Amino acid sequence: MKKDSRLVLALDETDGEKALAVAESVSDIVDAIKINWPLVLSEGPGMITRLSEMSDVICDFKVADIPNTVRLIVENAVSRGASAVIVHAFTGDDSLRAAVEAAGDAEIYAVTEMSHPGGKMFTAKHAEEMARLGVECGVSGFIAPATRPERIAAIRQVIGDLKILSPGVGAQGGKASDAIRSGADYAIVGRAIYGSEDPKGAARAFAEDIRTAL
Ligand code: OMP
Repeated sequence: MKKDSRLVLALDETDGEKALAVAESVSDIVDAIKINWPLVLSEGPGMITRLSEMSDVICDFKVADIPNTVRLIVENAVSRGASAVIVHAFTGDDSLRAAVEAAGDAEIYAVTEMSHPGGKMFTAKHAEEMARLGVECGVSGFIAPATRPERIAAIRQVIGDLKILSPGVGAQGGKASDAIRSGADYAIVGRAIYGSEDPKGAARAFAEDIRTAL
């Protein structure tokens, strides 16, 4: 995954034509496009392959299952063109290792602490522990919340040079430059870009904000 703008588009737009139009308009600005269940369920997994023709694609399936099922999901996503897959870390070491092994040259990102208020109930309490486990299991990086930048800094302390992707910017109230200053490598932005009247202009503005923190 390139590291130019440090901006990742979360493409949760469920109308396939609109999603492709947004992706095309910002593909030269963002470093990757993240696809999640909303778009895959409405338009089919072929969307992973179509998007992979214009950008690196991160499959955000937040996989949380037994090792064999994790393996099947990760292999399928990678064979369709995914450069990375997001999995939950709370499933434990065997499931995380299965994800890393199944990914081959693709990357696995593990969720530590979720960005929404409910993320404080369970995930936050175990975030550092899950980050340590992810390091041991060979993941490429972690998802940590832009809504609580101090928590990005805490995760950074545990994981050394591994990557942090940070969602929660814009619609959830976080600021991209704060996330980067706190130790994130990339900011993930969804609604504030694809829901904007001018997605390209919005993406440029986020990229500009991120540049102030580099
Ligand atoms: P917006 O809130 O519209 O910017 O979208 C955020 C994107 O990041 C969505 O696709 C979420 O599913 C995803 N996300 C979070 O918002 N919080 C998390 O803790 C983890 C993720 C994620 O794994 O990407």
